[in-house]
Amino acid sequence: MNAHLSLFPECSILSHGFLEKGIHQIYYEECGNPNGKPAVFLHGGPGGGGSSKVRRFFNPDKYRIIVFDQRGCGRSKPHGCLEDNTTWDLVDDIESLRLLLNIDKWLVFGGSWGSTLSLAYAQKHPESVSELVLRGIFMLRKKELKWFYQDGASRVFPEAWEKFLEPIDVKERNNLIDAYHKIFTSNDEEKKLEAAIAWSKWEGSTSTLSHAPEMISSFTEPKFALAFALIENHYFINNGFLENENQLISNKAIDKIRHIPAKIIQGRYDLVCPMETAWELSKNWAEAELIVAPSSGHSAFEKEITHELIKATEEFVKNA
Ligand code: STX
Repeated sequence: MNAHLSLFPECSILSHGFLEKGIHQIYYEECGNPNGKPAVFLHGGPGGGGSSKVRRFFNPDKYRIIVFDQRGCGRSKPHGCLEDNTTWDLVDDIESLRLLLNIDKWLVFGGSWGSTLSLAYAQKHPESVSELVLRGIFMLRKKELKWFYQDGASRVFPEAWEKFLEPIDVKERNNLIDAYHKIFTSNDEEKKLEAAIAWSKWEGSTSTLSHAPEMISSFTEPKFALAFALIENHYFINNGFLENENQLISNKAIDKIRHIPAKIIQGRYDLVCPMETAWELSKNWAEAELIVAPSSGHSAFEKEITHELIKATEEFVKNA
């Protein structure tokens, strides 16, 4: 492929606000064409937050683009708050936001943890979803967490892995998610921040196929790292608040959303969310189109992945 589709130009915010839910204030913003096809962007992590770049996966002349920061991260408040912060709270927030904005159905776009949340939302509220664009599939199963946080990706990035191990005592290294959890729930704020930066840096170092210093520096920015690490760890300790490992991926789960046009975009060399998961999902979901980016890693900003994501949003808006 030599001519990749690239991000749409910067576009400004039409409106923004906060959704008030108990102790949480959830930041959202709208961009693009107010009369366009509605689409919601679900960011990753959990805890990653939105950015001004993510709206650029959608043609601003044709889409009404909604981006929001999930509970506790980005511009949402209180920052880093783990109370009342579960998958099902987030699913409710998405549905509340749809109603608040007077939207009948919207395209749901999510990568990584955003793909997990997209499936959870679509399976709970299938009538609210017009299409699904999913990338870098993550189902939060034990084997996926083990691969990324214990033994797997460690072998491909040994130098970054050494840094991830650094904050943890040698005798605690047999369960790193638990060991990090102990630090994150302690009162040692200095140690907590140091560990959050190490946790976050590991993901920033492994999300792209080739070294991306600007990606690593954005992941290690202290405010970002603290929310990202605490929220991710909280969700992983709790197995994503799912009833069982296959809750989102089983045939029975997919039966609820089979009728929704869907594309699954996956980097072949995604080391954060290896392709096995996308493959297993597509096995249970023959109606969804699986698109493999042959020379890409995890990030939505890998050239081929961006190309496929934009191709998908363009195709879904063609007849709108
Ligand atoms: N977490 C994968 C994930 O959802 C295990 C993810 N990885 N990076 C991100 O999200 C951001 C780009 C949103 C920070």
